[in-house]
Amino acid sequence: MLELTANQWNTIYNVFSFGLISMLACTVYTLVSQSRVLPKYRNALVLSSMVTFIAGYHYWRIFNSFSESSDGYMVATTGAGSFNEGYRYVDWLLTVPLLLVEVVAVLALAKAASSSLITRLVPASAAMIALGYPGEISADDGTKILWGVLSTIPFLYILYVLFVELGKSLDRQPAGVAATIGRLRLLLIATWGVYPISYLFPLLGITGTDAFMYRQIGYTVADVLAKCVFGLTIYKIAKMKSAAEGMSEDK
Ligand code: RET
Repeated sequence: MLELTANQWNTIYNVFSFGLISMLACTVYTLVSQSRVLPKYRNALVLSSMVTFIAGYHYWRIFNSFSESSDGYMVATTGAGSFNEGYRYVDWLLTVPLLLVEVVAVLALAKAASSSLITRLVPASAAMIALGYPGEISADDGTKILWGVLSTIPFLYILYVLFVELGKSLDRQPAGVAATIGRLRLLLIATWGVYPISYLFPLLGITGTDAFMYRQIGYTVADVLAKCVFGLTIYKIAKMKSAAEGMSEDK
């Protein structure tokens, strides 16, 4: 049981509401913007809509789970009917591989180069999330460290592929696009870094109700940046590339 203050409880409630509507609004925006980019970039936008739609569903479940596990400002964190953090991992298991496919899709590389990147990034990202979960739900420090380290291996591999391998294709992108892709990677590393840091909180002795609130705020803000702002940046890249390839602005 966590005995939150009224302010803590209301803050978490509002943060979940913010996460939910951000995901839904972003889904609508990327869906209706399809025709504003060339057909070869539309798959990247469809992937972004899927990511935010899946996340919207999970925020809705997380939001309900928070309300249902609360008795006044007391939140049940163990036992039947307790607050379910598992939704976040189910969400990431689906959305993180999709986000990486989205990055590759917007580059519109030759087929062989795309599939080589995807066959390395997708399994690595699924492994990263699956390996993190046993540590997340364990109360034992040793177990948390073990799974945390195992999960960090595919995490580092993904960063290597994105920064070293994918960097090679940037030279072939039109002017301006390479800079935006550079910013996209910075956004990615800044937001993805929040997740392992939040995972470390309990290991650093940061526990209790404030830690619970900051974790929920941290994960939600990171999710909005990593999915919505990221998706909008993908859209911007798709539009710039479409314009560079002759699509006129009013089409
Ligand atoms: C875990 C476990 C501890 C070690 C590492 C982790 C990394 C998690 C990441 C999650 C990214 C999620 C995104 C979600 C939404 O779009 C699993 C916390 C390295 C990087 C981008």
